Amino acid sequence: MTPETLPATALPAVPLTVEGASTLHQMMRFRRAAWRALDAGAQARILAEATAALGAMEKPADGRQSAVYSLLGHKGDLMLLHFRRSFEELNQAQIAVARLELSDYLEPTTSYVSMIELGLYESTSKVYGALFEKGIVPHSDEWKQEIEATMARSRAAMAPRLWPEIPASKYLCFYPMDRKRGEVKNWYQETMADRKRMMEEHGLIGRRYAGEVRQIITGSIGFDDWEWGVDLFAEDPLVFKKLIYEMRFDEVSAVYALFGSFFVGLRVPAAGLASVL
Ligand code: 76R
Repeated sequence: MTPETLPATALPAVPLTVEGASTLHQMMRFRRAAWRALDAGAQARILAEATAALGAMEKPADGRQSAVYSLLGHKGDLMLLHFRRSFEELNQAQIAVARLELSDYLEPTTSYVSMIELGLYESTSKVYGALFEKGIVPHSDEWKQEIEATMARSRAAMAPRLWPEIPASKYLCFYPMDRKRGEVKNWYQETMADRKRMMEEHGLIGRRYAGEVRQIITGSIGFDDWEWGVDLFAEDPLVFKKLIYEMRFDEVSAVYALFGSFFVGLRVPAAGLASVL
């Protein structure tokens, strides 16, 4: 007998995942008319406070960092991206921004709450297979301990990808997405083996863009309106179009992907905030 011959319900259908930084994307509209009505002294005071606060937050500190982007289009003027060690710290970051006087001139247009997630389709089947070989009963205490031990090793090995600095790239492209749960095509009813194969193919396409683009996948099932957030970082925005277009033909996107709104912005160092307000 192999794990595949076990009853479908014997093993979890969900792939093992490891999680890292808690992340918040905040899209904001700048109230330009109200800002313009301020005298130069008030503008300077507000800018000085925001520059100092955001300047401190943009320094990477052990999995904690924030960054400001100037957005293109009508979906917002600024996007703040926060990576933190926990939701509690994320909450503090949101409150710290809200307390800035500059926030009186910023109106949230939308936001996104998620956690950096690495989906481990490859190791899931290996771990389940190895535990099966050892005769360890799925969902038993021993089985859970073995899996947790493996995940702890994965979290340690993958720490740089789970707690990354925000890539310094000039451009960011962010969008949320789902895997389809339609009547005919439903990702969540595909077998583990099929999903693993499709994710492998996805990864192969993605790796062809290594060096040109950095991708950070955040999981948001249970946290926000979509299932994943995709952050792509590059020096050349055209790479976003090329990569995403190519992936549209990949099975996992062509058949199973649903997309939310796309946000594209340019990184603004806190010291340069005045130049975009
Ligand atoms: O192989 C690996 O080491 C990592 C494999 C990998 C996973 C698990 C990977 C690689 N991704 C994974 C998960 Mn991805 N990714 C997207 C999009 O626009 C579209 O059509 C899709 C949006 C892009 C552009 C992209 C890029 N990826 C995911 C998930 C979670 C799904 C799940 O777990 O079921 C989603 C929603 C998703 C979507 N992906 C890569 C890339 C790139 C560039 C890579 C290679 C990066 C690298 O290896 O460094």
